[in-house]
Amino acid sequence: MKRIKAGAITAALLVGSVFGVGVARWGLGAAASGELGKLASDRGLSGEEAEAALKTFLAPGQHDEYLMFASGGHSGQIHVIGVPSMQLLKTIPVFSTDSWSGYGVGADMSETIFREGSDPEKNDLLTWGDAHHPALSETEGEYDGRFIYVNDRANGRIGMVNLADFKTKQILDVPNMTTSHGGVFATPNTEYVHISSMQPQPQDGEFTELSEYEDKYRGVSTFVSVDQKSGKLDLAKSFQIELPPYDQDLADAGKLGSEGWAFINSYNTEMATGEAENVTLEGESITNDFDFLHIINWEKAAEVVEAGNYEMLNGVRYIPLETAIEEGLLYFAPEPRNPHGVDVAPNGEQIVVSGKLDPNVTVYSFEKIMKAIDSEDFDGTDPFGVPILKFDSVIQGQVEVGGGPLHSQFDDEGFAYTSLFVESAVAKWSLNPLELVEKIPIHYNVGHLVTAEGDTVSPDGKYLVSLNKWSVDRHPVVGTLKPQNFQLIDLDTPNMQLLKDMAIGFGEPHYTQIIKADKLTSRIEVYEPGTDPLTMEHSEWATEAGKENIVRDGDNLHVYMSAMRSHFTPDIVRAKAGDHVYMHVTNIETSPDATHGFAIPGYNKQISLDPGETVTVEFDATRSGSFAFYCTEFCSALHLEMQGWLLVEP
Ligand code: K7E
Ligand code: CUA
Repeated sequence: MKRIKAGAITAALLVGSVFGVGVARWGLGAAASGELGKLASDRGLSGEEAEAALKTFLAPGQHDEYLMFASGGHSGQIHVIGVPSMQLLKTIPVFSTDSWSGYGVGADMSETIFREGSDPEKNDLLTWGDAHHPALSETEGEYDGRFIYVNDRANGRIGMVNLADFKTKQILDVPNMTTSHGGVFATPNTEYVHISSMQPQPQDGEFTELSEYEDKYRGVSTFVSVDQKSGKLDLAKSFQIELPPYDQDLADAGKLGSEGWAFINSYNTEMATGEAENVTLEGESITNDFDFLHIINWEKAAEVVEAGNYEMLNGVRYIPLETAIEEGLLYFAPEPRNPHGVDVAPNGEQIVVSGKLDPNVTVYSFEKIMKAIDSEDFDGTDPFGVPILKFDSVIQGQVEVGGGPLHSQFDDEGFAYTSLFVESAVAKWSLNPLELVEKIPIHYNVGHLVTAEGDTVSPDGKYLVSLNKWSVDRHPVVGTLKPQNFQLIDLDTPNMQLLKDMAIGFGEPHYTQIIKADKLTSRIEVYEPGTDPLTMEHSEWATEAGKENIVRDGDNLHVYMSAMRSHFTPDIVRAKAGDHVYMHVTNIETSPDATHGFAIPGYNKQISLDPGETVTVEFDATRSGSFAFYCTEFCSALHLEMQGWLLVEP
């Protein structure tokens, strides 16, 4: 898609002004007029605002240049949003149920994902999660459009979505951790996705008094192996590194020169538990001037586990802290107190840490870190024996960006953009020299921000989206729980220009990534006939037209059903109360968009059957009666006729 140049329209309007009427409030010194100018004037738009409208408007049928994948926060999904139009295109349920797609409320596929994603020893069946950080798969540090992963902040899990069909295929409950925040990020060739714990946990999983916090509680950094074909996570090939009981926060992967290394922020190196008298947990956890940037050599860690130097702990290869120190897998560098974001610059050399309680961003030099490690230029160790590098030996410098810096992203011209939570602004600064360039106010409290492909080795710049937590007065009052606000900012203008507000009526996005839409080359619109989306392979339960059947095997009733505009075959299913019923439904359509639904009233079952898809609905026919199943998707003129009977005899 070709972007409309702002200058062109201004020029067109200028030409128009020769013939037209003068217009009040026309900005940029250009006198606008003619029909467009009048329209802008009637709507009370400045020239800049009218330009912004043209830059983000999609003519009917046009598509966006970029797709943004936003985490849904504690609503548990991933949302797909077009950029620059800022239209919500799709919601992909990951950790939470969704009745449109039948995810978790009917399809055996999604119920399997939910079951397998809830360790019964550790959890109840989990039907929600707190999706924080999506990570697109990468090849050589570039998004490759194959898969996307996201962490569950609440339960220490990772959800995996295949970008062929935009469906969740797996939830992995990562052992030895509950809450998570460091990740997920993908290593530059998606060998691993990384997730680290947030609050430390007793590693035996048992009740442990907080007085034993230092002895028994531990954090972990987990490198979860990715199967390159399916994108699925393979715990058996993964490994975990034990960390001291600090709160490990955000994390990022090294790239280019720093490939093979990973970086995790921490806070509460005070190890406050809230048990101390006269001081709150929060108060005690901000007393140290410095916390520790964790510097992890994951490539070497992978070699250490390959050599057999690990323990097994709850199904994962576990490198004890002592081993990690001995093998040189873990180092600390001081970082100004209670930092939040750590982001590796596109060059792989600069590592940007933002401390929410410090107005500076601190830029570490990977080269200096390597020199300090090689020359063992340490400033002692932490209480657990981890070597601490000297702050002054490993930093390139600091930039004072403003109040409450959190997260940073990058463009293609050597600039970084940092969100300022306290100041409600975005700061633009240059990586070389380290200098503040410009700030733009945003509305209102910015958490993460994102630029186009802004955490890859070759960002596009172009657009920045500021993910604002409070919208305050930017949108109509729609009750007490308000939408948040995404703000699209143009990076191609001489100064950063605000283009658009997008109300976010779901809670609550944290991080997003923006990928060029044409990189999503694996997208499909129709499945091969009889595909089980869980495996992406032909289902053993698939039915072809003319081969529909009902097979009884004791109390098990297998129904091989097809769906096609506008009927289910068979459309009468007779069961006996107490039967275990399997409805194997195949949508035998081959046209894009020819989706059917299949809902059974009273049994809490609803599935979506996209063209070519086979889904099994499994349930115990516990109640007798006449149940009118029907197609839930308005698929054709005779959609209402697309119905049938499940007759359960007493
Ligand atoms: Cu800053 Cu979970 Cu990345 Cu929210 S986190 S903002
Ligand atoms: Cu099929 Cu409506």
